[in-house]
Amino acid sequence: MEPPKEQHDHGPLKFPEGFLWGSASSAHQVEGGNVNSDWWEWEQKHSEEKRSGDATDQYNRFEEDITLAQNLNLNSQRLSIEWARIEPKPGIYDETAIIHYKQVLKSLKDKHFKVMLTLWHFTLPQWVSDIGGWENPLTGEYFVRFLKRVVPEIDRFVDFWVTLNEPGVYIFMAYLEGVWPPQKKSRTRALYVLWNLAQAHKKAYQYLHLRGGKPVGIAQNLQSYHSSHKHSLIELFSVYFSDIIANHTFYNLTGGCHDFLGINYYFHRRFNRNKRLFPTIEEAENQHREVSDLGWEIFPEGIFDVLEDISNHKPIYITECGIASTNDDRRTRFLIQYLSEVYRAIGSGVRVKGFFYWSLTDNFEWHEGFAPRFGLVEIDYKTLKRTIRPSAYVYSEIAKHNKIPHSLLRLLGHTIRVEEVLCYMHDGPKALCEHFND
Ligand code: GCO
Repeated sequence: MEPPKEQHDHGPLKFPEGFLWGSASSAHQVEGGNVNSDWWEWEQKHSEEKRSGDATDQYNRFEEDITLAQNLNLNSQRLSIEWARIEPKPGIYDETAIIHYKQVLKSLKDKHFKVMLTLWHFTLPQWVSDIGGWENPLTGEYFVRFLKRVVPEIDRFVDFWVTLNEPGVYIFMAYLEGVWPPQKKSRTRALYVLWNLAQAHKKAYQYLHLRGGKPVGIAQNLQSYHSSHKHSLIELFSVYFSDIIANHTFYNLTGGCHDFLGINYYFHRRFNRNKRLFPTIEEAENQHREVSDLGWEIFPEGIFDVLEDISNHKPIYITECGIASTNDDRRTRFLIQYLSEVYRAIGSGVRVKGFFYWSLTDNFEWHEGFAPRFGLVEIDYKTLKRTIRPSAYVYSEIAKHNKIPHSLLRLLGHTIRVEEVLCYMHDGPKALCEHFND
């Protein structure tokens, strides 16, 4: 007779062979001095602390940051190139900017990173913004013209293309909330922009895909939605419609033009009717749920939900997931909890092939300025000195061994503190490795 199957697995969480362990960033948020972009224009009209300025000066310190990522055992990097630097005026290309990006990408390849390159991450050259930005269908044509100029120069250094970052978040922040440039609050314009971004992605996809070989996708922000415990019908409708609109519309408009799905996961939303006719989204903070420094709910199960929901047998990369926190213990817990959920999704058949933590270093968080601290590495903005946070060592060991040891999961039962983790692993990051042999 077969012995009964073990009910509880106490082994380590082993990730599939070849899993990509990386971090993600975008040019404007780290490089500094992106003076020909619409964001730069926007920033000059806002207070000092909302200006990107030198950011983390990665434009000049890229070697240092790439070495940091390498020393942290990461095997992949997601980054973006800046259209406004490369084409500061219509049809005029800045050769020094192209040479710069070639150096950055070559340095990554020399260190054996898999490179995922984003081609548009929220910023536009000011001249594109002047002709109406993504409201103007010509912008898509100019975008592809820009790609045709730059891609042949760099494609030997790139393994994955991300055409667009989070079209939905962009439309929401720039055209519905009216916070980000061009700060236009208009549903009609929002629809034009949605349509034009979808067309731009399709054209870029065709161009890149036909060049051969390298998978092409987008980075899509997926949100996990629930109703309140009352499960009223109208709450359930809100969950359904929000999921369709926020998570699926862009894919529906661009079907067939994705070689992989890039997923950015940050948000869990709970609809509550609360005696009103229409439900609203509960503030997680008011519900005494754990939140990040930006007030975003910490809800690890949500990443499992969205992965299950989107899974369509295409390879999936978590192109962003991270936490803004000055409390590094919280970041450690976050990493272990969220990665355990990713593991659970893989176990249930979702083809997740990689995870890119947002972000390697602290950086410029758009209209929130520099206050939110997303980095595995801390930036001292006075000196621009980089200091590795303890949570980075935990992520680094997970990456190196391609697994989460069971002892780390056991610690989750307590309120994990980084020192405890490191100490539990016999005093410091060096001995941490030993623990990964369980
Ligand atoms: C976004 C972007 C990033 C953010 C990150 C943290 O989601 O808005 O892709 O640029 O900085 O997600 O908010």
